[in-house]
Amino acid sequence: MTRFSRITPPALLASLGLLAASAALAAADKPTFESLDKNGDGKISLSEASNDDALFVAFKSLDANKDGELTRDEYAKYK
Ligand SMILES: [Ca+2]
Ligand SMILES: [Ca+2]
Repeated sequence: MTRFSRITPPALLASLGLLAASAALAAADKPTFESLDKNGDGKISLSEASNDDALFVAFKSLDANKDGELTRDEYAKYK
């Protein structure tokens, strides 16, 4: 029993670490179209995309028709 109680704290810490890692992964999921379209016009403008660093970087390649905004279809190609 003494041995078991000595082992428990690190094991507990390890599970906490795993929890933290999965929480970080969940946070990395792509944001919904709605959460990015702040003004609700059905398109994501470059300034709306700038709320998400990775999307901002990918913006130009996602904007297939080069109108400076992402439609729902264009955003669907993201990741
Ligand atoms: Ca918008
Ligand atoms: Ca576009």
